[in-house]
Amino acid sequence: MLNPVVSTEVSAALAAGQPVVALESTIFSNLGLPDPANAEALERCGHAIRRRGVVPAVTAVLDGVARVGLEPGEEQRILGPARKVAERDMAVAMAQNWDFGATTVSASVALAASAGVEVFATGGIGGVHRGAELTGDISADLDALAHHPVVTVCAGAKAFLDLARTLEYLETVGVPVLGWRHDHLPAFYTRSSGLAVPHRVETADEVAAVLRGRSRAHTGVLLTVPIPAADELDVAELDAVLTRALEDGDREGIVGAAVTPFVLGRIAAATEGRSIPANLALAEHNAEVASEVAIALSR
Ligand code: PSU
Ligand code: MN
Repeated sequence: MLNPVVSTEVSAALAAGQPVVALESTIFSNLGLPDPANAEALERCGHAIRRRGVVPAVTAVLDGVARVGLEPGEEQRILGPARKVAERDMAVAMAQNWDFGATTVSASVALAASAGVEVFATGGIGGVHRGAELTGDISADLDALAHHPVVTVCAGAKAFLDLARTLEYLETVGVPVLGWRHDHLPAFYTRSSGLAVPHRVETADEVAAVLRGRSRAHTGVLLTVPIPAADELDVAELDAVLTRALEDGDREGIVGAAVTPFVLGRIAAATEGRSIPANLALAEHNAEVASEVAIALSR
């Protein structure tokens, strides 16, 4: 059992039926965004949520304790060096008393669900990797979405994944995939992957109704929100960068959990830091949309 410690503020909000939005900690740690963009991301996401009268709940493992929501003054720890914690690593991080375990999407939805938080905002989810038919690399995020009753709000999956197979996988495991005022699956730094999203929604109330109406009580919902148009990167340039990063990773023998941080680092370097502002903008925007969904669910 995860049995997370829920912060004072988040417990009070949940008890009062007030809206809460969970956030993962990987993107704010050294495994996600570089310093000082990580601090800016945490600040902007938190502010976007609070501005709407919603309470943010950062998930993490701190001193071997699973946490939902931070106490005042603990933000600093989330920005520091971390060990990556997917859902299956949670029990290990607790058993071995890890100092700071940064939660990925899979761990975050598990923690959110166990605390009774129904909405979770992130940047991009993990997915089926290109070449997964050989490597077997399919992010645990996808199964976690199918097993926890949480709406995950994201800008799609990272473009270096196999997005078509990621959609197929989500269909197989029964996760409804919604497009926020958009017909296509977003590709993180760009608004469209060219793949049709199964269902388009226009309002937070529709998203809330989908969560309430699903046939299996444990299943989550994926809400994909395209990056704001003004912050989008150039598709052709990004494609070339991704192809090169994946080839280099292959040659250098980067596998497993190390693949995502490696490729993200290469994208940041090759786009001369333009990917970082884009990442901040989409994370903040997702936090805003997630807040609207949390408000709709609390009505
Ligand atoms: N997208 C980003 N930065 C990240 C991640 C996704 O732009 O740091 C993280 C998320 O925490 C996601 C995880 O859950 O990568 C997926 O890792 P993997 O592919 O090893 O499952
Ligand atoms: Mn993986």
